[in-house]
Amino acid sequence: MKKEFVERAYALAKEQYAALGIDTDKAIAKMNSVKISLHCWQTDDVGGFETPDSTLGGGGIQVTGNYPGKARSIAEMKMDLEKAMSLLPGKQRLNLHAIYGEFGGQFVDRDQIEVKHFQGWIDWAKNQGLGLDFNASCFSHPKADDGFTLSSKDETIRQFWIEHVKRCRVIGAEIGKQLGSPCVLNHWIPDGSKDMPVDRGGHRAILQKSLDEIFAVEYPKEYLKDSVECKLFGIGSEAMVVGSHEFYMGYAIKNNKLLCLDMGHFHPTEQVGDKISSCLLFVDELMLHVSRGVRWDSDHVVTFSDELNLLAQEVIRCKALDRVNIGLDFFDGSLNRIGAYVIGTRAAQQAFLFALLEPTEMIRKFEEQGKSFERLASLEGMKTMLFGAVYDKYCLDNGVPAGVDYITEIQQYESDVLSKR
Ligand code: RNT
Ligand code: ZN
Repeated sequence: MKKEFVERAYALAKEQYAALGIDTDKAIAKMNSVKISLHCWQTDDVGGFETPDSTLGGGGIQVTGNYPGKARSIAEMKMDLEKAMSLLPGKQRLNLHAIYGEFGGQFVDRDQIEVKHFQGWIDWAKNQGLGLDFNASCFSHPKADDGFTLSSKDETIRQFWIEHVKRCRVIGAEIGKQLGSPCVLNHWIPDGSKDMPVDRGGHRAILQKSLDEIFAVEYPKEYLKDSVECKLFGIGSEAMVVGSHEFYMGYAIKNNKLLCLDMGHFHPTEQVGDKISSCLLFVDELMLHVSRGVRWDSDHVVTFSDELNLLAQEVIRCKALDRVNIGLDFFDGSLNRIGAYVIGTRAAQQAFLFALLEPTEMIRKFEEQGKSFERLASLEGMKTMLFGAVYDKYCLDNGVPAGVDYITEIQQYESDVLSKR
């Protein structure tokens, strides 16, 4: 898209929004505080590099598709992430999983991981000017095969996973310290049961005990922030998930942890956007896993949807940008994976920019006066404003392709790099 075209379209958009009292320049500037944490696991379909043939195994999540070109090493991952980020406006973060350590060809079991296995990532992030987030990996492992980790009744297994998570916290705190930006360490475990258990309470009490043991060590908040992620059901845990919404909401409130809300982890008619204003009354901060479930928690590439818009609108309407950590969580092996990042991250950014351009005060007044028609008309009106021109201008200002001009760049990368893997 020609620079001159983007500028002309933006000038019109600016005027159109100004008529509603909205300053588009300010909204674009505000996008500096919308940091999206890119999940590293879209590069290789959640395989990790513990062994040469590591793949996602069980754990209630699944990747489908076999599109060529997935990253086969950490060097390739870094390259792919750099490519994806070069097509995104603004500065992002990277969200690492523990299975992506640099283990130097040795098998290092989960209860043995150390900071040194992630030093390469920390150095890389420093170089790229990125913050890093982290995740314990309690799946794709023989000790997770029976479906229970931190809530296991087998004490050896439970201790193994406690050790893993404790080590993840050491690593996370060091990441935050070295990079000068708090690392959000997310805790999601696959624990649950395919069919109806009779001891839901027993497993939940064990999970609570394990978390208490793990969190007994305190780290400064400037280094590490722990979040806990609930789920309604997973593949193979249809009847019960130990870490349900009630479990983690209660745990986070009682123990001052961050609550992680994943858009694919609730009943399909529930909207995570609707939960924001409630949760923010009771926890200091949220972690959002921006995802897209299609009929189930399928982790499709995020698109600029009504559901995503509500999520961003609620964060902005609650003036809570500084209390919400935004991360992506999708994995699709059926399309170009760099393309998946660019589409998904841009969709998330667009939702936040769209929300920043809402004349909320004006619409709130309609609401308070019982003017429901005027409220609905205003919300509808926002959808056909010249919004695309504002996002294009944001891209242009950041020196990245506007519109879908990134398609050709990704095709080029596919023929130069990905197709040769
Ligand atoms: C799984 C959770 C979790 C994972 C990642 C890989 O249902 O959403 O966040 O997707 O940890
Ligand atoms: Zn998630």
